[in-house]
Amino acid sequence: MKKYRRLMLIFLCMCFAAFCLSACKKSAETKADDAKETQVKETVESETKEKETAESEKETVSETEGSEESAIQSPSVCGSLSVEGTQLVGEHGEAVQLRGLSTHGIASFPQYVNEELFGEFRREWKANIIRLAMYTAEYGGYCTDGDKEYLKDLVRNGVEYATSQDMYVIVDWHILSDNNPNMHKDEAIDFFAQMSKEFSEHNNVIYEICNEPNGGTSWEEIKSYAQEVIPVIRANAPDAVILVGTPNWSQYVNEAAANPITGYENIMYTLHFYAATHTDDLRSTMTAAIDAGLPIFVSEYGICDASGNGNIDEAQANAWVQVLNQYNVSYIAWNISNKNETSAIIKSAVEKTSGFSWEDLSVSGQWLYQVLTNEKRSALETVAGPVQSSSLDTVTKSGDMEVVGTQVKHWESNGQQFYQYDLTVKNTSGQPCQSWAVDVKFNSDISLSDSWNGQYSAEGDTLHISSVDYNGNLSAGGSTGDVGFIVSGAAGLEIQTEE
Ligand code: IDC
Repeated sequence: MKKYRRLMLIFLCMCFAAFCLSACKKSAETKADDAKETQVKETVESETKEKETAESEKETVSETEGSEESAIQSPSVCGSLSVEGTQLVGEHGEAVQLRGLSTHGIASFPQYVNEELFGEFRREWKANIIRLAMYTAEYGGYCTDGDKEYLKDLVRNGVEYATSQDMYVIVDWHILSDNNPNMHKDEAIDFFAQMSKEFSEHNNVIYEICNEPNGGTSWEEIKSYAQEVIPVIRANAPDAVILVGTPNWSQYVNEAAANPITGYENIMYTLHFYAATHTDDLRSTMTAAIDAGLPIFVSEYGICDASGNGNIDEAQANAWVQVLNQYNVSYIAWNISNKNETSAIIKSAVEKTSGFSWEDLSVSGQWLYQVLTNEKRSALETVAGPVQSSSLDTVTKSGDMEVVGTQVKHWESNGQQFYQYDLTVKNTSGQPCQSWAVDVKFNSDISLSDSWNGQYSAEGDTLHISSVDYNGNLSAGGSTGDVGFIVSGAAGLEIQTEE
């Protein structure tokens, strides 16, 4: 990333792993067994640690409730959600506010349904929810020209990634040009029956059964649709929160307030706004509905106009956020994409799908980052250690594996320092290898907090990394990227170079 000072730490790796299949296979197997054992141990340790963290986060919540420092209200902290009066609450009865981001249509922008990105939103943006928007009638819509199995797989992946990243997730049946949800009611019933069955063990999935009824669809029609779809979900997910759209692109919450759905718990009603179009009037409609007892969830909003494009109205956007926070209403921003439109949070020239820097974000994206993190300036502009370019040449000449480690991020959370590294591992042995293992040594002790595309175990100041089945195979001179990890440790933590 442009702003990051690349810390190019090239160091020679101990190559106790097998590069040449025949010669080193045995040792590789032993190593793999060791790695497995260590991994199991690590998993147990990290699960224990997660529990401890969850416990201490719980404490933090009650200690600092209402302050900016409150722990993120994620599934590991708040568990299953329910609705009490107008308020979303967690498993311990605490008021919960979900704030996060919505995908654009998952058929159009499937690349942003990825685990690293969700993790980034959770860790760096402090988002605790992702909404998976699946159009029903546009852009490869589920009920029109879309591939149903492909779309369901994207939803499954999205739910899995949100779950692994400790986030809540909305499965959104994104009606729009098909104005009335009854138009594709049978398909909606089949879809939600299947999805809710598959996710029945999840406590973090929320179902949004009709994004935005419009074109004159009445509340009565929506209500009748809801009364057919809700029981289908309830059969598999008796307690899951279900969001119901309201007339006129999810704005007439007053009509729902006057005649709410009865007979079911944990139902919320959606209100959507675009700040440059919808201002005081819609805010008053919302607060009046809440005051009348209607639980409202803002499952989509933008800070530009209702087309998703046009100018941003920051003053109105901030006025909305203030009222939403005052009422503890949850809110989710449209949209995670680099489409050339104002509401997209990523600049259209930016092609990457995770690891976004401040410069990669559109004005909407930068605004959102600040709102979610409560930070005025971007922690995405991270401080890296000094550039050690002198070590660049030395390494390529000797050793069997060469590792280039780039510190891409550094941040502080709960008084701890976290460092994120990306690695490229190159086979310089002169022969192809089937698996590899390298040691990365730091200048002080580390503990592993996250990792990807490798098997990892931390021991004192050293991180042992070995390949996984899909990236062990390297030709002579070949390399693999997208290997990375996050460790926590002392301030000034750095990788030790061997030479
Ligand atoms: C917009 C997209 C845009 C797309 C359009 C399709 O941002 O790229 O061309 O839909 O009509 C909504 C909808 C949401 C809209 C968004 C902005 O839920 O699908 O996305 N919006 O127009 N309601 C109000 C605004």
